Amino acid sequence: MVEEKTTYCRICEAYCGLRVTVEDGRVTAIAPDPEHVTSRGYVCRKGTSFDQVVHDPDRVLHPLKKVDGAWQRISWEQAIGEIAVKLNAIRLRHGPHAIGLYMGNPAGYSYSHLLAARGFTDAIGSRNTYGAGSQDNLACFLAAKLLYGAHFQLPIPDLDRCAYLLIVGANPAVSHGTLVNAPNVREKLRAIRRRGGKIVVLDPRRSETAAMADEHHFIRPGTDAFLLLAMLHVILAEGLEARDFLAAHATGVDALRATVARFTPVVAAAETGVPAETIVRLARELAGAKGGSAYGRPVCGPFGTLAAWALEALNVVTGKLDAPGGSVFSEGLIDTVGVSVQIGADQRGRKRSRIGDHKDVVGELPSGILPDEITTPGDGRIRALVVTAGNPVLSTPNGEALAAAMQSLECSVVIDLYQSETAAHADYLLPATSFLEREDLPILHANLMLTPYAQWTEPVVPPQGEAKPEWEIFALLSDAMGLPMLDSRVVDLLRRGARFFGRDLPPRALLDLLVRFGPAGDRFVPWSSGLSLAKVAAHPHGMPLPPIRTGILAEKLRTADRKIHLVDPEIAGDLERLRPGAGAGDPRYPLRLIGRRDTRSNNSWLHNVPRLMDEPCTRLRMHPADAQGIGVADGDVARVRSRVGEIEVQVRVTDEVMPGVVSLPHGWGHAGPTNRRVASARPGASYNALIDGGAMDPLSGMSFLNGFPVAVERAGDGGRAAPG
Ligand SMILES: Nc1nc2c(c(=O)[nH]1)N[C@H]1C(S)=C(S)[C@@H](COP(=O)(O)OP(=O)(O)OC[C@H]3O[C@@H](n4cnc5c(=O)[nH]c(N)nc54)[C@H](O)[C@@H]3O)O[C@H]1N2
Ligand SMILES: Nc1nc2c(c(=O)[nH]1)N[C@H]1C(S)=C(S)[C@@H](COP(=O)(O)OP(=O)(O)OC[C@H]3O[C@@H](n4cnc5c(=O)[nH]c(N)nc54)[C@H](O)[C@@H]3O)O[C@H]1N2
Ligand code: SF4
Ligand SMILES: [Mo]
Repeated sequence: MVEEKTTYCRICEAYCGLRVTVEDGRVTAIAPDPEHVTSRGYVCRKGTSFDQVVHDPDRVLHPLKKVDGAWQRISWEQAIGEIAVKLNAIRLRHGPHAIGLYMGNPAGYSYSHLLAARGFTDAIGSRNTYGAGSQDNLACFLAAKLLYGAHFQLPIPDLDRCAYLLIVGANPAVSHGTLVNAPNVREKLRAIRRRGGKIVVLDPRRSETAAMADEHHFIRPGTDAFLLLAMLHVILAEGLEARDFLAAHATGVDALRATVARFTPVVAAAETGVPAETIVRLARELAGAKGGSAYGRPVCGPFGTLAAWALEALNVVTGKLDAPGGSVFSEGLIDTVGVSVQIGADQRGRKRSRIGDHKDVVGELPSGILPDEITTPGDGRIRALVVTAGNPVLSTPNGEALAAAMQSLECSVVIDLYQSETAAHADYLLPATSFLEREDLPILHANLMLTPYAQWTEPVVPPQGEAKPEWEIFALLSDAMGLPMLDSRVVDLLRRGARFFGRDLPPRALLDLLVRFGPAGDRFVPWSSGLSLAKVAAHPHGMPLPPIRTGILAEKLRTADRKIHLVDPEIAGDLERLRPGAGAGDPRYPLRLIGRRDTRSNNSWLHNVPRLMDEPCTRLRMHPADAQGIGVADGDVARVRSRVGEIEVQVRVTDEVMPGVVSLPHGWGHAGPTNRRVASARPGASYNALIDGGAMDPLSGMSFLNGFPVAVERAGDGGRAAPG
């Protein structure tokens, strides 16, 4: 039997609509959905190649247990039973914090995974929760918290109407956009220029986005805060700020003016390498643009929160916030901000880490300390780790330290599609369903959509082999451990709304409640025109919701006085670190390493998909002057060293990176025990083997990934490696 089913892709934040052909329970083709409410027929190669993930012969389809160093197939009953006994024993002996959880990026694309993992950790009560956020965007959330009063109250660039877009530390032409849901973002960028608007990119590499822009300026990695504060300096010194807007909505304008006084364009030019005249001009252009915004994620350096905060402050001071074409608040099916406030996830610094006394951001502690939390003796030491939809051995700093630390755990469990590099060090590997095997609705991006919409999808094919959705795995585990999983705060919140719940509530019933008590919900009033999950489900290509509103700032601010706070004690304190020369480092490591993404890959996975792995994309890109200096030619193998590790990679000599900077994608290094044939044929090397977990942005705990000091030299014989 041949069926055509509509669904959507859950690899990246674009959520493109898909049309999937299913023949006798197998996915045989994936095409774009031309009728999808936002993507309208746009799709990338990753989405259309996903059949090669669902039916990958190397996928893990049965629970596995490590016995004498080798994986052995076991039953679900045995796996859940044994894990529950071990976790309970650890909890009883050492308390809740002895169980750690790492939740990776793909979990964010599954509503039921999010609810279940949250319920599981709430029930255990461990402070030790980690995730992709400290490598990704926690500093952006923290900046929103400090300025607007709530972590998830993050505005998005109004790409469809803006006349000026300053992109700092993002590469939407390849990433398809982050912290904003805007499928086919390349077309949106092109349209800005067709409308007569302007795009300016600041990036240490002439990125694919820079190539589409009107202007690109090289900026030294990790120095964005200097430049953004200097732009604020120019605007406030020249009286270009939006006075009426600030008078109505902000406090601390004069204090900010005083704070940024020392960040002159000349100081910033010396730090960033961007000429002072350019900084002045960009400040004037942004301030003068009718509808524009500063956008990006320049947060993976040593001053991540300061950079994120200054970027937001630019939109505030120029009055671009909450204005058409500016930096706007989107609203969707679910009130992400309200829910996070009500479940207590919005509090600043709810928990503190044992190592380093770091504050969490939205529940996450810095991944950089995870190995030390496992190996450092004492009360509260992590003795069991559950990793779900993550590959921290490749994606977090000093992955080798984590791999080694995992050996000392009493119990480690990985829930994944594959025998990942992290799974290689685990005791149990539990097979999860891929996104085409599960129902879903995009909730994480509910208030980040440029064109707000809702979409419900049923599974397109049944679970492959014995794979289970994570929801079910956590429910089984909670049951076996005797944990009251459904007593989590999320469920409490929902219970208050609807009083009729039992223990065996399927996740879609919870979701229905979130929808019905959400901003667009029907509140169970039969004659209401509001929404329920069933009403959303009646729109197979997605259901449009009311478009973005502007002029709603008063509703959106969550600070106690309903004002934007342009001074904040944590920011003021951290600014003390931002002194000229702060980025100067150890002369033994003269180059700065930055990351790079590729349209064929997604973080550390999809590297076993034959259709995507057709061209090499893992070379270290290096400026000709730097290459010449160390005698390396295009195609040579070089050794990259940092204070914590070294790797060997093939070099591509190109002036697309600025002198002094080398660029390498993360998520590679598929050597070691794995059954993934395509990935291990082109393993690449792991970027994060070079990164020191102890080096981080102190306010957000975000890892210092971009701009990390390294040295590059010609490898031993300078020989040529296989292409990769
Ligand atoms: N140096 C450096 N490091 C980085 C970054 C960088 O720019 N530079 N970027 C960081 C960012 S932004 C992120 S988000 C992180 C990502 O880092 P992680 O969150 O650790 O995620 P991935 O490396 O993408 O690994 C995802 C794993 O989940 C598995 N998987 C895929 N789909 C599913 C599913 O549906 N269920 C389950 N259970 N498993 C699934 C995959 O097989 C893979 O093993 O990497 C970060 N690390
Ligand atoms: N194809 C593909 N798409 C993806 C992913 C993927 O791995 N592959 N990952 C997804 C994920 S998890 C995320 S979080 C998003 C990320 O989405 P983006 O943030 O848009 O993508 P990045 O590639 O991280 O872009 C960072 C850009 O900043 C530049 N850069 C590095 N250091 C600095 C610096 O110090 N200052 C400045 N100004 N620029 C700097 C880099 O050269 C790069 O061009 O992409 C998502 N989409
Ligand atoms: S851009 Fe590609 S990976 Fe991202 S959602 Fe669309 S099809 Fe999937
Ligand atoms: Mo990410």
